[in-house]
Amino acid sequence: MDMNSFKQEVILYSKEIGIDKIGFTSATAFTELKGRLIRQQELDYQSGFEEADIEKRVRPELIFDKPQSIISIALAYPSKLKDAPQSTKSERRGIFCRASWGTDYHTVLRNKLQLLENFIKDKVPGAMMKSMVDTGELSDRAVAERAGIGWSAKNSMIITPEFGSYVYLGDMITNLPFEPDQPMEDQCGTCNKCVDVCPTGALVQGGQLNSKRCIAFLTQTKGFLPDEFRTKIGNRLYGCDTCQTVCPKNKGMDFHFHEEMEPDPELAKPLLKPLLTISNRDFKETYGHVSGSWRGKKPIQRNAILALAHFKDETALPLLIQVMKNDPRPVIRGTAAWAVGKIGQEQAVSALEEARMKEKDEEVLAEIEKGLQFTLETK
Ligand code: B12
Ligand code: SF4
Ligand code: SF4
Repeated sequence: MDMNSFKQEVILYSKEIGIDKIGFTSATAFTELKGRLIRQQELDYQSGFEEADIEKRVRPELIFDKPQSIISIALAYPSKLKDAPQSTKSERRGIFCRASWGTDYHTVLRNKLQLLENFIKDKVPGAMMKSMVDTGELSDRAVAERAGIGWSAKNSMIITPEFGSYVYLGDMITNLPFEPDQPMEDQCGTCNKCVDVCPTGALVQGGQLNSKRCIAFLTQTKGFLPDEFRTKIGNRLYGCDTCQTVCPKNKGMDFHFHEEMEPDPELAKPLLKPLLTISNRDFKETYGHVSGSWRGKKPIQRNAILALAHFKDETALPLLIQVMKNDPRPVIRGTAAWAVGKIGQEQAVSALEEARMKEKDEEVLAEIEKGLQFTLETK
């Protein structure tokens, strides 16, 4: 089989099915990545969402029988919200990061990879393939970098010259010896904007992220948010785009190639107050199809409470007091107590004192004390 002309056929077909960029690389070990992953683990900089077995992450032969090459795909997603609803003084809104706009990208990319697998299998009956998007063992970025999709940038994203960093990545390991593409030169140059603006200092240096400080990670945790970060997350409900929005390489990058990725503005930038009491059923029905719902409603609700505190939204006080007193989950009651104290006002003091009399949970009681302390400070 002429692998070069078959590679061209695969590239052509990928365009037909809406894959915006495709690259090919060998299936040899990712040795540089291995050193990096070990270092990140030693420093406790990992998020815990990645595959824990480092060997599996860097040696494709451990997860696939006799791999010959890996295909990397990228799909561009929108960065601008059309008809974005406005946040007003009494109707404040939160924000889901761009990677959570539209239908969950895992579904969209997996469908594309499945079509590509079918095409290859049709032409080469003995072909074996294993595809993954985000949740697989491989580092999607390391594959994309080596396959020439983009460069590994200082904000730790893969940036493509055509679409900026607003691309989702997916990979396919194959037993076919496709000719590898060449990696791309780094194009960050002397720029350091992303590192300088990161609100929590999570980018410890260009290309190195301490996930434990990254807001994208913190918005996805389920417990109490450490105090240090509570005023830093702003109105982010899920994820963080700051190190991408400031990037000059993303200037003017806003692609609407995929119908499924079109955001519903009301879901990308929802009203905060209704989120506090949304039922499991309504949450699933409304947000179940977006990637930002994968951790359930609790982290989103906790973040919504912090966002109301960030806005010092006095109109939310009665609702926050109700949540502080009645929600069955300590994280939500405690975070609400903290927010009630931050927003302040007479009714905050009496409500916090009342809650202190009835509350049994030690952690919540500690949050009530913090809340009361804030009310003293602002007097
Ligand atoms: C865990 C994870 C996270 C964690 C940690 C992110 C991180 N930077 O490591 C958290 C929850 C914080 C996160 C956040 C986000 N994520 Co995420 N995440 C992942 C996941 C599952 C694993 C990433 C990983 O292994 N990181 C470990 C680091 C060490 O490796 P890496 O970044 O994969 O690979 C690079 C480095 O190792 C570097 N490197 C290797 N050796 C060396 C040596 C030196 C000296 C240096 C400087 C660098 C270096 O080069 C590699 C290639 O770029 C991947 C999916 C996957 N399976 O790969 C998605 C993925 C990386 N996430 C993605 C996205 C979209 C995001 C967010 C933008 C979402 C958001 N808006 O909130 C943010 C971006 C935050 C940021 N600045 O990185 C996309 C990235 C697409 C792209 N264009 O790069 C991915 C690929 C998912 C996908 N399939 O599309 N994510
Ligand atoms: S996603 Fe936000 S918190 Fe994380 S590195 Fe980028 S700017 Fe910093
Ligand atoms: S902001 Fe500058 S340094 Fe950061 S990723 Fe973009 S070009 Fe690179």
